[in-house]
Amino acid sequence: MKVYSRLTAIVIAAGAMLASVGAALAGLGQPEPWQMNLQDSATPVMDQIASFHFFLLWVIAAISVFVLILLLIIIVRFNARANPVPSRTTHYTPIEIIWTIVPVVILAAIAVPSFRLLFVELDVPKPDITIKATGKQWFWSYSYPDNGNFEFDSLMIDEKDLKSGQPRLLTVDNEMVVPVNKVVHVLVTGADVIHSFTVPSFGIRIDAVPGRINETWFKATVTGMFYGQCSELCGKDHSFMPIAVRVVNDSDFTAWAAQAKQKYAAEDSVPPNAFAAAGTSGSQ
Ligand SMILES: [Cu+2]
Repeated sequence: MKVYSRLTAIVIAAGAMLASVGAALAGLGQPEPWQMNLQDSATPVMDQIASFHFFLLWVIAAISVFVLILLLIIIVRFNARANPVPSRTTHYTPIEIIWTIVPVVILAAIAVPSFRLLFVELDVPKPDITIKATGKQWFWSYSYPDNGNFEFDSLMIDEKDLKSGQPRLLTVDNEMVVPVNKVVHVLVTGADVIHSFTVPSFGIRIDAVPGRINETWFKATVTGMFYGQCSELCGKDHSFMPIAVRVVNDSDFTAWAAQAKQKYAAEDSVPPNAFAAAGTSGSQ
């Protein structure tokens, strides 16, 4: 059986390839080459999103297998050769009741956890810190009203200027810094067109709409770097306005905030976004 040996070879090759990338099946805070899965979770909300995702995957798989089995039965038992004189049955009440009720039960079983998750995502708990993220063509600005009301811009680092270990298209000059295990309330708006503030490992994605404040929240339970990207087509440099969040412990955050307050206050003399305006002159 040449076909079988070829299939086996393909499966072994695929397995070896996946094994060689090992932990790269999913990344924490950033995508990995050959990633097969959602990025690893760093917040309770993302934990719930991931488990809901896998619950749905099982439901979808079970329905697909069930339909496949029915199709095979029909192909084998009810083709013209095996079943030359077809039945003329048209209505059968019990089966009609079953195929109405069972899908309703399946949909209800999906709807309940789905709505529960939506409420968890949209119902912001009492925040420990509030940060405003403003999407601009083509970078993000972050302001910290609770920590001295400073604001700074966060621009992507060009590939040629990356240091080793810094991910391409995701690294920025000034990261958004947040404390670990704290409820971070993010106010999101756009300054020009609609952008979208998204960090996969936190399980957040919300549109940044000009003239409107949207809100989301996350509570990162591990320290480290977490990356996202603008997720609403917003113009020519849409793919070059990453979101980089550094999660640090409390004392590091306090130290950073104190230093950032001075640093960004001192830059008040510079016209806002002068660098960005020079770098991205012209319209979208
Ligand atoms: Cu954008």
